[in-house]
Amino acid sequence: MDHADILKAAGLTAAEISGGTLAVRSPIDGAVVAHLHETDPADMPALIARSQAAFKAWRTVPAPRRGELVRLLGEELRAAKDALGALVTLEAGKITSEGLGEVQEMIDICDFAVGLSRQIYGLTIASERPGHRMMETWHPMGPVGVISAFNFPVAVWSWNAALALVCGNPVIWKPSEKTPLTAMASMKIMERALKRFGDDAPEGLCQLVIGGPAVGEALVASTEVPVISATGSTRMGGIVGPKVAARWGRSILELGGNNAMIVAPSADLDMAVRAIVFSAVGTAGQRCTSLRRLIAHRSIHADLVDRLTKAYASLPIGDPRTGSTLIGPLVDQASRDKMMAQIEKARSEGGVVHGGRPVTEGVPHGGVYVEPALIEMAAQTDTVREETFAPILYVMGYDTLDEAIALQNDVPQGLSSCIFTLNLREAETFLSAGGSDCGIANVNIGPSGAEIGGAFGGEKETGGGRESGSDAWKGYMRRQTNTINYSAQLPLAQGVRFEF
Ligand code: UN1
Repeated sequence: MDHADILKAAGLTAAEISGGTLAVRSPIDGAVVAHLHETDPADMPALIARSQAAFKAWRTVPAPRRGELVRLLGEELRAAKDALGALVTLEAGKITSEGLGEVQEMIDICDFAVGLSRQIYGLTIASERPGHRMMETWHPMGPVGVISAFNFPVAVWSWNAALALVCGNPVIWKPSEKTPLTAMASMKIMERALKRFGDDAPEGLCQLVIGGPAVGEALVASTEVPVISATGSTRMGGIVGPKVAARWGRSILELGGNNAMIVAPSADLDMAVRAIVFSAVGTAGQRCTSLRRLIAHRSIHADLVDRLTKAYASLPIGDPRTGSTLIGPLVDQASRDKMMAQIEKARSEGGVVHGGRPVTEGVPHGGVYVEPALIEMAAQTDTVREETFAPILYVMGYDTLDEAIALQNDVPQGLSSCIFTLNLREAETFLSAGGSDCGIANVNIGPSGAEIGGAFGGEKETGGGRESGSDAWKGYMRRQTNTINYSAQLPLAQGVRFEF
């Protein structure tokens, strides 16, 4: 299919994707595939007011009924999986299987949220006073602003939207300027679900805003948007987080990662190599969970590097629509410039570089393609401690597990981590309080490709937010503690006497 067919199959009409000021390019070949109309920042107050009005109605709809809307969204996503997956490939450059996988992640979170819609419960707590009962109730918060990044252009919205909706909140979504088309197509899918759902869903429940920082800033600044969920760079989160906090809003931040794998002497190296290659070069190294640092025991270090350089040399790089391709394009030229600059910095710090060259032969003209880079480092330098959103894997050696864990933790980010070992003591030490300091810590599996069900997010500069699984729903609700007195007395807690 050519670009126009993919856009059409995803339900985008010529009128919707032309005549505007925002040019959207496909990373596959750099072609401009749309000119979109941007949201006028001056319209943001009205848009937010619509969301507030929707909230007043939606919060009174019973949660299991709200779950029905998300169930329908899941059904519509199943029907649209191929078309939306192909559009993710076109707009974000992901290989076909990963484009489809992203839509599957949307379906999975819908299923999760439907179940959750019947499980929004709080505790009952024993009261110290006779004839009293204590409990906690979870209530909706209000409009949730979702700011998402190019690399998971639709799944991250769905993580937030599926939970926010069952929790009783409207959603306003600001996608990356690089990937607004997949957002528009997702909204069309949502609209089909809303239509089937019927009148219980108020107008303005799910809104989309297209444009640059000004529209995002309007969401971040508004006290009428009590929750901001922002995914992207640590730099972006460092601006958004304090602004939301200054107006007493709540933010859910999912920012940079600098994810490591420790490979111990007992590791199954065949499995480790497969995990390393997928997590380091999958999505062309553009996942926040991508493997960026390999900490290998010195006894297996040389063997591992040898196996990896061989595996890297065999990886098909090119058009992500071709079934055999494993490494698609980087999102844009700026991304390759940054990758090349970081490789040079690592080299100047003593790094031994394998691969990492631009690829221009056998790839679509106009796209930005690279060989993944493997860089042997004698130490964890400043360059290694920085997140570069590209397929660079730094390899370091270690002698003791303590040293490996210290290296793993000695970066500003704290998203994902893992260890390959068949030694129970090592595995459990890695997962213990003195082990990995990340939000995600795995054993014998890579750091990327987390499934729906577990809470997703991390510590330190990763921002501390948790999304999608476990009790992440609590981030979209306010907790109310209730004490009910069914006695005819009015005893005070802590035995305080106040007689008059
Ligand atoms: C991201 O890169 O922003 O665990 C999210 C993973 C995916 C999500 C990544 N399920 O790699």
